[in-house]
Amino acid sequence: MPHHPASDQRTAPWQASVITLFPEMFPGPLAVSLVGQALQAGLWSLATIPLRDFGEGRHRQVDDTPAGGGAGMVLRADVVATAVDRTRAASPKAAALPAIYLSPRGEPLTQELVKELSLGPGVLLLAGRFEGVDERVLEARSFREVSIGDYVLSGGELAAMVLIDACVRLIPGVIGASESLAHESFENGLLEYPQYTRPRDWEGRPIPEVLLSGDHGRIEKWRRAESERLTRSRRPDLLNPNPKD
Ligand code: 6GU
Repeated sequence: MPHHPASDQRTAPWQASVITLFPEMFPGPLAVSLVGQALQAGLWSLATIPLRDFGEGRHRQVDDTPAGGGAGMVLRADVVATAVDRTRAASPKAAALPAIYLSPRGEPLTQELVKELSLGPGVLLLAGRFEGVDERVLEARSFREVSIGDYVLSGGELAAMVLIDACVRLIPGVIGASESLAHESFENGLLEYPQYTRPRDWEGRPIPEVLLSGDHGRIEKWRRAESERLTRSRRPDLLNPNPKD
């Protein structure tokens, strides 16, 4: 797995461009804390592309009824294509970004995919609403379809923010040395072990004795065992990722 070099001299900040009917939702939570400070510092940049601007006719219509019938509305291929093409034509940077459509039907967003995307120039995200997007534009503009989990959101905007947050925190300089990435969940394929801090005794619950022993070998073994115990109980799928193999 490739990784960000220790002295990563980026020519340009990581770029997130989001095509959306609700640009007012951004930056939202991406303006605060670690990721917001990194935005201020120019370590990454955010652009929203209002899909409505590319709508058809006096009403700037972006959607229509599904071919074959059925409930809801579908985003038009021509409208989405114009938004993508004009965004790419306006900046050579945007032209190089992989296009991703956020949808519950997509491939799962994993830490592995997050790492891959964070290593590239950024992402051009399409946040859907309604019943979906005309399949032809997904094919014709080579959209990768990505889901953030097995539940349905009312639109792709929150999913886009989740993807952006997960990528940005891996950009060198966003997380300080004190908040090391080395020991977090999924780095070793296991869930993270339990953490404790003062007070030593709280509501009759002591900190596990081993953690106060100063014996780093024992502590390491205990943490590994706790990680395995939690993974077995909560996420057995992580221990057997290819059940059909
Ligand atoms: Cl990426 N989009 C929407 N609309 N719902 C979702 C999702 C994405 N991932 C899980 N549910």
